[in-house]
Amino acid sequence: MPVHNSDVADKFNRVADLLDIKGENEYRIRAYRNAAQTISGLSRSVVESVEKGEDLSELSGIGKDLAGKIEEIVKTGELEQLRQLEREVPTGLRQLLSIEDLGPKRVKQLHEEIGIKSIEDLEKAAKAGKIQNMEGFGKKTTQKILEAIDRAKKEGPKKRFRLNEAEERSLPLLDYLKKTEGVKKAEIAGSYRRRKETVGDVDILVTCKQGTNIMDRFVNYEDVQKVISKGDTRSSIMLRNNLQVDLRVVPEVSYGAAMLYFTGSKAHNVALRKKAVENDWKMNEYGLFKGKKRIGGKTEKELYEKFGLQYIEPELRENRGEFDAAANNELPDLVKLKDIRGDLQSHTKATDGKYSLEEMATAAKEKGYDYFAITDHSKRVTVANGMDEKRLLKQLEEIDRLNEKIKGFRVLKSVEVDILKDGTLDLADEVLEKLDIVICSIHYNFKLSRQAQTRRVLKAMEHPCFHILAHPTGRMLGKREPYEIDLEKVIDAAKENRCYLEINAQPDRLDLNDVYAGMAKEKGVKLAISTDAHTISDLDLMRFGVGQARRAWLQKEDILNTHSWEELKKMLKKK
Ligand code: DGT
Ligand code: CA
Ligand code: CA
Ligand code: ZN
Repeated sequence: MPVHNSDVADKFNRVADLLDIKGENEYRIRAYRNAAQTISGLSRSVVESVEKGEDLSELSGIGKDLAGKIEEIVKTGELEQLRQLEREVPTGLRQLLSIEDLGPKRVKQLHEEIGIKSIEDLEKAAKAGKIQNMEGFGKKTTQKILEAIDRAKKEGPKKRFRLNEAEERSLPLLDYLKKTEGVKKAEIAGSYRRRKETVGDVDILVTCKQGTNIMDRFVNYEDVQKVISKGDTRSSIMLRNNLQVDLRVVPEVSYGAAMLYFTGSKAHNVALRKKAVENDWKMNEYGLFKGKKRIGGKTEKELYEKFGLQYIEPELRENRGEFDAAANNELPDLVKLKDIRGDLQSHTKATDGKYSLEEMATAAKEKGYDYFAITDHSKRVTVANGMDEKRLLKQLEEIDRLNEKIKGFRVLKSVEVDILKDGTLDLADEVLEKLDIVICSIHYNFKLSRQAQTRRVLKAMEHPCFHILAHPTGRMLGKREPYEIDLEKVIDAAKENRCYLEINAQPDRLDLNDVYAGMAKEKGVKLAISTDAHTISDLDLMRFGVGQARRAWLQKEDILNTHSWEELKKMLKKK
């Protein structure tokens, strides 16, 4: 079975959780968590490392013992120690871990103090007011837990996958299908192709020569947990991580029509089919027909042309005005990954990043960027070892030295400064004034009223050093709702104060979302697409941010970091 870095990291995190519930040694628990972090931050696959016989114990935080466990997972897909722990800790307790805001420590406490054994127990106890008086809980936490239980119920058993989770599993599968003798084309359609932030399932289309045994090959893929259905032209499988993949084999003459149909969105398809009916045509996944005669279907482009439309990029196919724009030749020329010239949010070891300033900057330069902002956290963020003025000033000197050393590339002096509850910034003005670019964000007091939260950000934006509002809603997909804030007002204030907004490219943030990023553009506010890199491999997340920007109809010029540093510098000047 193909093992991914995230499988190894998952297993280690689960071991840590279960050891924690059992009350084992803190040091040992931390070792598993650190190892999980190291593995998921690696830019190469552990499988390859093991196959090449590399010594994994050379990685930071991985000793001989853990290296052996990684090897065991790579070779067998399992970890005996985890199985053992799963036998020891009851299922109900393990399920409690899936409730947000409940770490292993709290699960242990709930179990030991009031005998909670399951999610049902927890909900009853919370509603009966039994939890809020426990040490470390309180009314607020109890409320949050009840909300999380509600959310878990609403989402039901069928969870949506983040785009990166889907990508990690489907690209190797796509590759495997492409390598099948007789296969001509193989592409992913559906919400994945539209770069939606989460996908329900993955839809793959293939064309192949007569007699290709593609369905057998598909259901025999190593990562398959279960075959849901198998037919001649359509099959569905469930991968080991519970992601469903549908495969359809289509005739070559229908490929464009099938791609169009299965890329969706459904709303886009329905609108297009309506246009067909208006022309007295019929349109389906096999083609476009006038009576019995096929008048199109081989390529998507040809189909759109038949309707007098420009080719519509998948990210725009949501029936949000793309048809009118395409009819008037007014579709945007969407921003592309290769347009990006620098990254405007990154962290180093100085706070919660994993690599040094020089390592991060060198990696950014190797990506072909012209500039790169180092934006470590400010002092309020104690959990990330946030920097005070003194430490930041020292880092600025380090950046000066580095800039003298690295040629043809500029490390920008920056910081991710916290917006405090009252709307002031977490660092002194004299220091902020020395920076090339100032990224501002909220990491605390998420629960303010909509009015107070909006006021807080608006006040901060009046600060003459404020450049970019990072992850403007604080949401984490599947984990944390956005905080209450009036984004329309925030966008207007950004316009007024010459501030900008971020599309954070981390796949669990993708914040701003497509709708509000589009609104920012409408109102004349440019956006930065930033990876918020905490490791070198995070620099590759840029593609997810670009996908979100494309869904928001953004063009190259709408994005701050497609501009040269000289141009960007002018945009950062305040009135
Ligand atoms: P997902 O998987 O929930 O993230 O979203 P999609 O868009 O990938 O939806 P999915 O997998 O159910 O179906 C793939 C595409 O097939 C969808 O985008 C449009 C097309 N499709 C599915 N059902 C219908 C339908 O009832 N009518 C039309 N016109 N198209 C459909
Ligand atoms: Ca789908
Ligand atoms: Ca599907
Ligand atoms: Zn951070």
